[in-house]
Amino acid sequence: MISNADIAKILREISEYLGMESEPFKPRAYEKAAEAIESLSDSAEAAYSSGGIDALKKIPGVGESIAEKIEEFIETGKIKYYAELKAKTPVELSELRRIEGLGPRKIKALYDKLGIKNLKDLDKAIAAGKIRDLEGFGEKSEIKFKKGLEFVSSAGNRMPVAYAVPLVEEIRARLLKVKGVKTVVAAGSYRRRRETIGDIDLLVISNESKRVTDCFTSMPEVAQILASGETKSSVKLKTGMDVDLRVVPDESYGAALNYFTGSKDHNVALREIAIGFGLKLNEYGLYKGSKLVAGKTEEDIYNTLKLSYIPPELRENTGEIELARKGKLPEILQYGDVLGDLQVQTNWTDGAHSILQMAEAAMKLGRKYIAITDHTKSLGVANGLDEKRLREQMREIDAMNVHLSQAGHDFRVLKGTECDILKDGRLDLPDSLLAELDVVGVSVHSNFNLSREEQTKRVKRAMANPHADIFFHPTGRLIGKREGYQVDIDEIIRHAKATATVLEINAFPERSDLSDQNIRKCVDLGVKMSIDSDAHHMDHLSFIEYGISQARRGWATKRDIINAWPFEKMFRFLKKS
Ligand code: DGT
Ligand code: CA
Ligand code: CA
Ligand code: ZN
Repeated sequence: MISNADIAKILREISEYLGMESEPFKPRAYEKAAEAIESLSDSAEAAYSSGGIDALKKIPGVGESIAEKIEEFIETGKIKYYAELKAKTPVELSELRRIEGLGPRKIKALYDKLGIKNLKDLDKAIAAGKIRDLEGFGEKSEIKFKKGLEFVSSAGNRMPVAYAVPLVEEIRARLLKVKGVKTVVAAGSYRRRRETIGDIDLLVISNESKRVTDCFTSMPEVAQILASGETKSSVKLKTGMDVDLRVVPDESYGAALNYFTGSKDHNVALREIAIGFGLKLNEYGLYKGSKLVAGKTEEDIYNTLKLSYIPPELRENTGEIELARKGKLPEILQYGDVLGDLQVQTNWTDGAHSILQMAEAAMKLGRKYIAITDHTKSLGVANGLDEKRLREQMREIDAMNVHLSQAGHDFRVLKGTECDILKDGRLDLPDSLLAELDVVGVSVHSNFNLSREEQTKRVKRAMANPHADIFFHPTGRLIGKREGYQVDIDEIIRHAKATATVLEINAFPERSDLSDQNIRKCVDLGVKMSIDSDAHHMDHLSFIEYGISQARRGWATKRDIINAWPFEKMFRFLKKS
């Protein structure tokens, strides 16, 4: 079985190999096809098996030649063209690409000149001081690569939780078909909705554990069986991700779910509370002596321990247990509370779809509004908008709103921008134009390497612009790829309060900034936040859910999140500030 992610990965590698050859258009074509496949909601393999190559050609960005490659991959598990490219430059692309600043051409140069094939080789070359003397690289590159290597090794193999969802759902569906299986849930950090997960922890209720274990260990994604016991097994998938499986009987379900959801620190604290009541808590239940007093549901366990139910996102032992004991847990934001999306890109710049397509897709998800926030002119790579094109877009949006309301839709498209913050903290569009927009997001896309003082000053100046409504993706990190730029985030949060600037919880999986801790600081100070998808494709609009998870992990309530407010209230708030 071949997943969309497998196809996207190989197409992307082809794109990168072609990029090494200084090919003009082909790399982008493969990249676009990879993006399209990745964001399909249905399996490309299934589409192919029912509709043949023609079904593949219907995928946006997939023409004859790429469709043939995908067909070959589905049929044979290989692509000859890829093998030829790889033979020419036999490097571990997916490894090397994790280093910030290492693009296809540089990878090729490092291979040609120093024979660097993977991160280990790169590490050695740096240690031997070879990069600094290399033409086109120099000492600055060497320092940068060194930092990149340190970052990658500390990030390990963790994956943004969003990207594990399709896989988990697929495995769940499969295990649910096994005879005797009632429930399959993913526990662990996946259920707590951490930004990234280290592995997947599955819990299955069944009295026939052997059948479940057999099905699990023989899945096509499995590369290696790490452990296989009666009720406990563990595998490594071909992608490198580990999956743990526990099979438990019905009466222990709540206890097992609680135990395997964690976090470990939360569990330890619960166990101590149990001991205080003369009880014993483990993965099978809550016991008084040998008598089971609770265990079938998590609610039973919390209630028996005289605690209110604690949602998984809060279970980090950072104060939630004390509040649960007093019945004073915050009423955190609910899934479904976010009414609209305040950061959406379109094909006016680097997005894949038109304004109308994005609006229709958002309506389907039940959203009440979206703000179109395309990039601005100084972001040349994204074809950013200048004043003239932005005005043109604003007219199109006005016309679209008239059309939507005539058609009876309770939906609005807001005029907005993701306005670049220039190096000195001024904005990339004139104030007169910003004043006419509904939503002004400001963000940093350049000069990442300023000192902490300079960067903080730059951002503060942008936030102080009276038209700046929201500071988008406020730390600029890309999970697993780069740390954020150097900025004094505590100072930014205080400045947000002083200037009534909203800080964004960016729901795009690699971004996920603000972090849960920073969200909590905002909540404590009364700084307002928005949860935005940062969609560049229709299928990205649903990322909002991960932003909600992050907000919940940061203890945010409806009061803290402006796009959870009624539209009029939010709109007035944006206009005022
Ligand atoms: P991860 O996988 O690194 O993203 O984080 P988790 O939290 O999923 O950790 P994992 O997979 O090692 O273990 C899953 C859960 O099992 C964990 O959240 C709590 C529970 N657990 C694991 N080891 C221990 C332990 O030594 N003591 C206790 N009380 N619970 C544990
Ligand atoms: Ca885990
Ligand atoms: Ca685990
Ligand atoms: Zn951006």
